Amino acid sequence: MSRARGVALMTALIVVAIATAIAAAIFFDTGLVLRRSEGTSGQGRALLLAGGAEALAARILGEELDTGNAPIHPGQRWANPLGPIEVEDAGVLQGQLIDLQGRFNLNSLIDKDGRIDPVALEIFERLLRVLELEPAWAPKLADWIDADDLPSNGGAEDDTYTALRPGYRPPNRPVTSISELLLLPGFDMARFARLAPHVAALPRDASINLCTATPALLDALADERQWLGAEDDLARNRERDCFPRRDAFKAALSTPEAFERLDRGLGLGERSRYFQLQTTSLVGTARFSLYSLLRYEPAPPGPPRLRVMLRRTTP
Ligand SMILES: [Ca+2]
Repeated sequence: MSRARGVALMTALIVVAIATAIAAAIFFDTGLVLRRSEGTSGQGRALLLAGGAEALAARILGEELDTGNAPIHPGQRWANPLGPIEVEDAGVLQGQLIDLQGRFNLNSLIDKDGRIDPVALEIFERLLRVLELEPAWAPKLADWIDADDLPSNGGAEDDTYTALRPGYRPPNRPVTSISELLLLPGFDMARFARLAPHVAALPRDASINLCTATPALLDALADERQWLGAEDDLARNRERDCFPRRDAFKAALSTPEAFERLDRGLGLGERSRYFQLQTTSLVGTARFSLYSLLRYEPAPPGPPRLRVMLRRTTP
């Protein structure tokens, strides 16, 4: 067997081992929840409740999304907390929808050919700086995602990860969860907690919605410290309408070319298709959390619909 095949086999074995460990952890965690619950049907009931919340969220989101091209902003009904709703003989349900396009999409770090996108890389570095994190994480994550095995400037590829004990390899493909950040050596939970509310793991077609962008992301895009620390002002501006509107944001940048560059690289708009629904169900004394990734998509000849792309028990 060649060395390359040997390494590939080892990688596959490690992946299986990690997956098994994660599955065991989930079962262990779920097992504890079940033991605390009043009956063994608790988890099933919680899942049913979460399914009901997804249907309700789809209806509420449809109110805004089916209207055409109007902006999607946090002054609309979808952004209000859902519940708590007491469902007879089932439990208590609470939910919250989050517009994931108000966050920096980690997968925008690569272009359609799997190469690092310099504009996205620059914005991610700026976002890290705004959040007082080291910008050096940007090229490392870009190499984690990009298709090749050649370390970029300040990046890390196979050599770095295979030297670890136990060693592993970058997937060289888009991330499916922001928790993959924790696989970069030295990227700890404190850093993750600070960055997590500002990033998402979405398909590359997800542009940024300026109307829901987090204060830190707006500052990173504008390359100016304005909104981080002024969250209340931003929230007031967003009570009734989209803010900042695309044209206003364009005018506020130093040059129209600066806006065009960002727009080409990341896409700057006023609408969204990707949302996260977080539901918490209380069944008896057991609490059960579920994160659903929702995508609004056309379904001709019928009306557009909201599809559940992913469900998981962590963000
Ligand atoms: Ca790579």
